[in-house]
This record gives sequence, structure tokens and C-alpha cells, in this order.
Amino acid sequence: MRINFKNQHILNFMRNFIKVLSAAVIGTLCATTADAQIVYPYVMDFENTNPATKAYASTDTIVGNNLKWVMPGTYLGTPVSGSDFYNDAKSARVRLTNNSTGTQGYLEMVEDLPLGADTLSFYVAMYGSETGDSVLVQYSTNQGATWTNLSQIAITGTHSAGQKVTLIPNISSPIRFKFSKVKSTNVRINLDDIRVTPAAQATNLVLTNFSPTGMVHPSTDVITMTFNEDVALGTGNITLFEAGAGSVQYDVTTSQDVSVVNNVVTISNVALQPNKSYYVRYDSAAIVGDVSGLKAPGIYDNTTWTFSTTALALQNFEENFDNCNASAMGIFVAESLAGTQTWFCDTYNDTTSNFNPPYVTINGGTGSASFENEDYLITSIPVDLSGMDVEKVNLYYAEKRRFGGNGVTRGIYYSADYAGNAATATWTAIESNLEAIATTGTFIRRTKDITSKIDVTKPVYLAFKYESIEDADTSVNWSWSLDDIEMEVIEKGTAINPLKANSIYMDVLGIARGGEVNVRVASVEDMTAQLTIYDISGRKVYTQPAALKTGTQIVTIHNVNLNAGMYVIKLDSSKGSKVVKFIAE
Ligand SMILES: [Ca+2]
Ligand SMILES: [Ca+2]
Ligand SMILES: [Ca+2]
Repeated sequence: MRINFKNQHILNFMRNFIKVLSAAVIGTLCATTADAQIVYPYVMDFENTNPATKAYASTDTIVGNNLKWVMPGTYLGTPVSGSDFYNDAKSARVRLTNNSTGTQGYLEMVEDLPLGADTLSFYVAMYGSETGDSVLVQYSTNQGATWTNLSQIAITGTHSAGQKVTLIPNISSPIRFKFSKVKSTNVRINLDDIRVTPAAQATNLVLTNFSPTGMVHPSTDVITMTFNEDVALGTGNITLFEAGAGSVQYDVTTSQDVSVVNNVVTISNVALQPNKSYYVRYDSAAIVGDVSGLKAPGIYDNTTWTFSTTALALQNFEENFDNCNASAMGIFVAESLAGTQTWFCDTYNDTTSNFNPPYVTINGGTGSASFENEDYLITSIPVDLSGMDVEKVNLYYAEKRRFGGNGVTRGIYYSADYAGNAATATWTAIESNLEAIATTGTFIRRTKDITSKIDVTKPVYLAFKYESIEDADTSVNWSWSLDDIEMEVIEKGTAINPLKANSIYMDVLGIARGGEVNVRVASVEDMTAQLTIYDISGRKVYTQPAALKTGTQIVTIHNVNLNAGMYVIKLDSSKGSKVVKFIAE
């Protein structure tokens, strides 16, 4: 079962917002940033700026309480008693960029306040007897790339009684502010005691995604965890448990297999076994926020993050799409070679006959047109009947059509060289044009004896293929659904053979070039095997022992002297032997 973990934790994230009130906490949070520390509440009172004075036309950087500003059109210096408004001894006077001429003056932070802003308050006043100006307050959360208006305030404050303004941006991300004189005339305004309190910050990291989940092939060798911010490794363990069996513990401070890039933690070189169930736990302190120092809640149960593995290769199998999702439709994967329509997980109920949702569907027609499509639904692991004494292979499936038309062709194919790209694979038809579906809206069960059609001597990928045509007519293409796909293999002299996992699976990836042969081997246990290469006349050209690990691995054989042509590689082990042909060039 897949838990809706993300939403649950967003909920917790929201619930756990707290006010950051302690100066000590703020100091700790800020200590991990590279910049000078900003102490909250941040105050710009113009009493101790560096430099202490500034002419209107100057565009110098002004530092106040460790934060950098620029203030074109702003005067800093000794105030004029009876004309300037100021608290304590100084304030800012804003006019035009060249004093009495130019464009409106402003004060802009050129660094962020790292903990955002809960409240922003300041004093504003008109200079002397001047009247009628406003101040525009803007903020930026993208380092000044763009500015958002927060408020524009008509100034009623006077030099003898400034006007206090309090705004509540309540933005938790790093933020900077800009204060601009609005009127283009040269009337002057004063600003003082700009004060920002920190916004509430998240109290923990959030694990926003993780993999694997659901059903995966045992060749999967990577575990990833994605967080809501950039992270670093802390102290503790990430632990992979095989349900009811042992576990592998990754100590994040010592394991060479644990790495971090930005907000993603990756565990490499994971060894999985076929037909097993797994769960993953991790310690709260194992992952920490890179900048924030926040910790994650961790996972301490065996239900939050679970997954299981398929057999190494398929023999008898049955897929009812109970765990269908967009990227893994059970043991099948979808590939679209033409057209934007694709196979998808479906639960639409237009019948109760044989209806067992979810199932998979593709529809090359929409309400507005009919589209050209070529789409495969392919087994994600090979069907390998080479170790069986095959008497009969039955393929069962339930299929349904919706809508009318004659623009759709369906077929069943297999490929011995499929390697993740249906376009470059060689497909052999088991049946290139399946029989018409007489009625719409109802699942119909089919039984096909494919014994003489499928290659039982080597691993092959089985595929259902949907093709539809381009036509402005909406009623040409129709929707094809599949469910309950089952392969039944009957061995000679036996009743129906039960599902069993191969002990060893092997194939050669691609064409051998430059004396290099890439052999993919899946094993149910650690063992030593012997790999031997023969040429087509049966002459041994290479032999070497290979230490196999549990799970799937690529064994690369280097520097073999191979002429162009066909070869055979043989694997001998205590679990039996396998022979695979390959081509060298
Ligand atoms: Ca002041
Ligand atoms: Ca189903
Ligand atoms: Ca398509």
C-alpha cells in the first residue's frame, strides 16, 4: 500500500509552525550562514550607519546593523531641528536623486533578512511644512530580481509627530525591502526606525518524496530521499529491512554508499533479492537542513516506506493492475512511439461485467479529433521459459473497447533484444491484428495458445501494441482497455506449473565492441560462477571466475580478443548453467 505521505507531512509542517522568539535560537540559525549575522528584530534607526553621512546623489552602500542598503536620493547627516522628523539623533531624508532634481529617491536593502518578516514597522513624516507625498513599500523574495508591492502609504506624519506604520507581510522565506518616495516633485520625506520581526520558521525538514516504492525489479540498486530544502548528512542510520529477515544499516557518517546532492540523499550499491518485501527506516538526526540545521522526523515504523521486488524473470505470471501507477503499471511499462496519448491506469466503470479496477487503457481518440498513435505495454522484466520443459503456453487477458470506429489496430508481440527503447527493439508478432471486439463497454476474456508463437528458448519481453490513425473525424479511434493479463506455462508431463523464481538470469547487453563484453547477471545468492566464451565453432576463447552478489549486476569482461561474429557465453554455477549468444564487431 502506498501511503499519502507527502500530504500528511505538509499538514504536520503547517501544524508545527511556531514563532521564533528566542534570540538564542535566531543566533544559532544565523550562525550557519556565510554572511554577517542579522540580529532580529532587525532595526535600521540611522544612528550608527557606515558611512555615517551621505549626500543625495551618492549611490554608496550603506551598512546599518550588519545589513547592506543603497539609498539614491536619500540624505543622511545631522538633521535640521524644526524641519526633519527623527527619533533619537538621526533619520533618513528622501528627496530626488540629485537633491532638487532627478527621479524619486529610495532606500533598498541589497541583502536578505534570512528569517523573513512577520511584521514591518517604521516612522514616516513630511519634511518642514511640505505636504502631499506617499511612501511605497515593496519586498523581494528573489534577491531583488523582482519586487512586489506591499503597501503605499499617504503621509500624514509631520516633523514634530511622525506617523508610525505597521505592516504584516508574514513571509517566512528570506526577504528584502525597498522604500520609495512616490511623488516626482522635490518635496522631502523622513523615514526612521525601520523594524522587522522574524517570520515563523518550519520546525523540521519534510521528506517530500522517496523511492523505490511499490513493485520494482531486483536490479534496482539505488534508494533516494528528497527533502523540502537542501540537506547535509547528520548522525545516525538509514536502514533497509527485508521483511521478516535481516537488515542492512547505512551509518550516514561512515558509509561510502550514502551521498547528498542539494536536497536529495542517495544510497548506492543497494543489493535486493527477488520476490521479497522491504521497508526503510531512518533516524531523525541522520539528515539535517544544510542552512537551517533543522532535523527530519525520521521513520521508525515498517509501514510508511515499503516496497517489494519482482522475480528475476517471469514464467507464470498474473497482472491485475491492483498497484497501477503512471510509471509502473504493475509488471508492465508503457512506451509511446507516436502520439501524445499513452497507456494510463483507469477505473472508469461503464460495465459491471468482469469489472475489476484498476486496469489500463489507451485512447487515440478524443472529443475533438482522432490522433495517430503507436503505443506499447511491455513487461518490465523478461519472460524466460528457457529453463522449463515447455508443453504449452497460454496467454489470458480481459479486454474492453469504448466508442466505435475502425482506426485502431491491436497486436501482441515479443522481443528478445528490447533494452528500454521499444523503437530500437526487434518485435516479432504473436498476433499482429487481434480479432474485433464485438461489444463496447464490457470486458471480454480471451485465451490464446501462444506455444508455437513465442520463443521459449531465451528471455523475451512481451508487449501489447495499440496503433491508431490521424483523422479529423472524432469517431474513428476508440479506447482499448486491458486487465487480468496472465501467462500460464505447462511443463511436459506435469499439471500446471506453479510460479517459481529463476535462480540465475543472464543476458549480454548490446553488441560487444573493443573486446569488451557487458554481461547482466541476476543471482539469488552470493556465489562464484564461471564465465566462458566460445566462438561459433565451439572453440573456447575466454574463461574467468566471477564473484556474483545477490541481486542483479553488470559483469564487464575486458580485453577479450574477439573477431567480428557470433559468440556464445556460458555461465556455470552451483545453481545451474545458462548459455546466451551475443555478437561482437
Ligand atoms: Ca533615528
Ligand atoms: Ca484489475
Ligand atoms: Ca502515444
